[in-house]
Amino acid sequence: MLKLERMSLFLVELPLVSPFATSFGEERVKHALLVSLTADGLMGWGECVAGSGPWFSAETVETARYIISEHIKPILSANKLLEHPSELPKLFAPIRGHPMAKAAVEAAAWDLFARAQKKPLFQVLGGVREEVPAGVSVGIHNDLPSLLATVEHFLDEGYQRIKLKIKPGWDLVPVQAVRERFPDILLSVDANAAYRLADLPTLRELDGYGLLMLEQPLGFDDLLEHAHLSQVLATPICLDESIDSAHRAWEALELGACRIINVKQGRVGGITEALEIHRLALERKIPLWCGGMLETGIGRALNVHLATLPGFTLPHDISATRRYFREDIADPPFELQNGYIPVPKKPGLGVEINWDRLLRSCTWSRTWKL
Ligand code: OSB
Ligand code: MG
Repeated sequence: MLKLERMSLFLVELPLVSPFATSFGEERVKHALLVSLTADGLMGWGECVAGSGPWFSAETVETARYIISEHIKPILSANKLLEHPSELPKLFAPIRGHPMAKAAVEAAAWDLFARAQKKPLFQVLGGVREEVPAGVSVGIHNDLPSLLATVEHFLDEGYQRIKLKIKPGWDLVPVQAVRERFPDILLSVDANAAYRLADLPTLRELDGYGLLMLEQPLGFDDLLEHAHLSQVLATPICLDESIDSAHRAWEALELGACRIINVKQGRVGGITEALEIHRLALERKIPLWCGGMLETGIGRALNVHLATLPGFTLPHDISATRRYFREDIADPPFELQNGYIPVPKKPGLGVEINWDRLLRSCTWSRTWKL
C-alpha cells in the first residue's frame, strides 16, 4: 500500500544532438514534462510523451501540465492510498481523452510501486528479457549522401533495424537508395500520417522494397482506410498514431487495419492500457514493438522495461541516450551492447534523476502536497 504524499511537475528543455525531422515538422529541442510522486520516503518518476505542439497528437506538454495540475492532482488528493498503480486509470476515467497526461502520472506510480517492492520494474511487469533489441528512427534528411552516411553510422553502431521517416517528396528515392546500399538490413518506413488513399501508386511502389513494415501511412485517427490499404499491399501496416487505447487496438485488429502495433505507453494512456494491448496481441499473435518519442532517460527507461514483455518481438525505437542528448537528466545513460539495450536491474526504473542537470534544463516547476 502506497500513501501518496507529494506530486511535482517539471517542464524541461533539452537540446537534441541533431535536428529530428518528420512529415509533421522538425524538432531541435526536446520539451518534456516530468512528474514525480513521493510516498514513504521514496520518489517515483514519469515522463509525459506529449510534444511541444499538437503535431503528432492533440496533446502537448502544456495541455498535459494543465490536465495534471487542475484535474489529476485533485483526484490524487482525494485518493492518496494506492494499492496498485493499475487502480489509477479507473480514477482518471472521468477525464475524457488526454491519455499522455494520465500516462505520465501512472508511470510515476509504477516506478514508485516497483521501488517500494525493491524490484526492477520489468520484474513487476512480468518481463522476460534482460536486454531489448535496439532499432533507430532516422529523420528526414536534406540530401541522399547525408542520409546514407547517417544510416551507415547507425549500422556500424550495431542498430538492428533502421526506420526511415518519409513524406511525399522524400519517399521512393531515399528508400531505394538505402535499400540499394544495404540490401539485407531490416528496414521500415514511418510516414506519420502524411499520405492519403489517393497516393496509392507511391505506396504500391514502396511495397517493392522488402520493408519490414509501413508505419502510419494514412490519417492520424483513421482505421478504415488503413484496412483497405492493408488488403492491397504485401508490406505489413503498423499503426502508431491511430491506436490511442486498447479498445482502439481491438477495433484496428477486428477491421484488419494493421498487422503490427507500435506500442507507446503514453499514447495509449499508460502502462495498464499498454498491458491490455499486450494481452490482446499475444492472443491474436500480433507482433508488438515499443515506439519512442525522443524521451529523456526517464521515459526511455520505462520503454526499456515495457519492451521486456513476451509479446514485444520486433526491434524497438529505443536507441542509446547519445543518439538524442549530449547530457540527459537521468543517469546512467543507456548504451548499446551488440545491438541491444541492457535492462536496468536496480529497483523501479533503475535510473536516477541528475538533479543538477534537471534544474539547469528546467523552465518551470511546481510541487503540491497531496
Ligand atoms: O512516429 O514514431 C514516431 C518521434 C517523435 C514523435 C513520433 C515518432 C518519433 C520517432 C522517434 O520515430 C522514435 C525515438 O527514437 O524516440
Ligand atoms: Mg511513428
